Amino acid sequence: MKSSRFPSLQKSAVAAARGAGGLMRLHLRRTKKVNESCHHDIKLDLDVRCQRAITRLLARDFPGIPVLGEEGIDERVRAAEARWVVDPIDGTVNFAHGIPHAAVSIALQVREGDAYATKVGVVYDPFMDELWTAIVGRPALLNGRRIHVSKRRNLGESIVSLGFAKSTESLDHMLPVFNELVHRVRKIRLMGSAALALTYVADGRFDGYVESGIRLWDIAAGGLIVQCAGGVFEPGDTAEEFRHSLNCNNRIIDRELKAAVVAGLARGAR
Ligand code: LIP
Repeated sequence: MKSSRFPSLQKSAVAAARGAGGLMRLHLRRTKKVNESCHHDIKLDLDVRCQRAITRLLARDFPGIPVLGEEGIDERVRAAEARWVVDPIDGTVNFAHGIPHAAVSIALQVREGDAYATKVGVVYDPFMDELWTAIVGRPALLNGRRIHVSKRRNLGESIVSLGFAKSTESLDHMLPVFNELVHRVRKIRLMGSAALALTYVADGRFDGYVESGIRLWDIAAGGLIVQCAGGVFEPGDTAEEFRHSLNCNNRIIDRELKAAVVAGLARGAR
């Protein structure tokens, strides 16, 4: 796919994100229809409606590009030249409880050999009206203005965000990491949206973000935004398709943060 197409692809993704974001704003304080509910997760009918609206708009502009989404995966996504990666509401449990910290995440990935590389990323927070965008090789932007990761130099002056995903296993895996980090950083923050945790690292609000068991659609767009803002974003693969472990940061604290996570995991393994 020619890189000259990326700006028009991003324009459609922004329009789709703003459309879904408008639905989120409209419904934040309304009763929401729950499709599924389990111990650490909720699936809303609005998740499905937002993904349908996003898919319709993207297909109108780019009919040949399939969608890999949290609410449904087009089987063509495993072999297509390009694919959209969509989380229609990232932070669904926050949103279900009326907490205005959730976002629409849309990425465009292009096949490179056996893998896919993210070339366009859009994350829209409809409650703060913050639109985060990136095209590979160009600066990351917040509402059109260039952003950059923080310059904080050590964990002691850092805010690190953690995510506990949705399973008991990921909780058990991450709690020792929490116990290690909480004594070494300025503050830990658990906010409930991976996409926004990544954009906050890109904008220098957070200095790092760590989560295990996170899904590709939660992090694809935000990860490119972090990279284009000068940060480190290196998702680790797991045995499960589209599920990753993640340690992202401002690049300066990378070594110290990774060492602390390893120490926490070792503590948990005892
Ligand atoms: C959420 C992630 C969050 C994670 C949650 C959930 P969703 O995505 O953004 O980081 O901790 O378990 O996966 O399900 O709200 O789109």
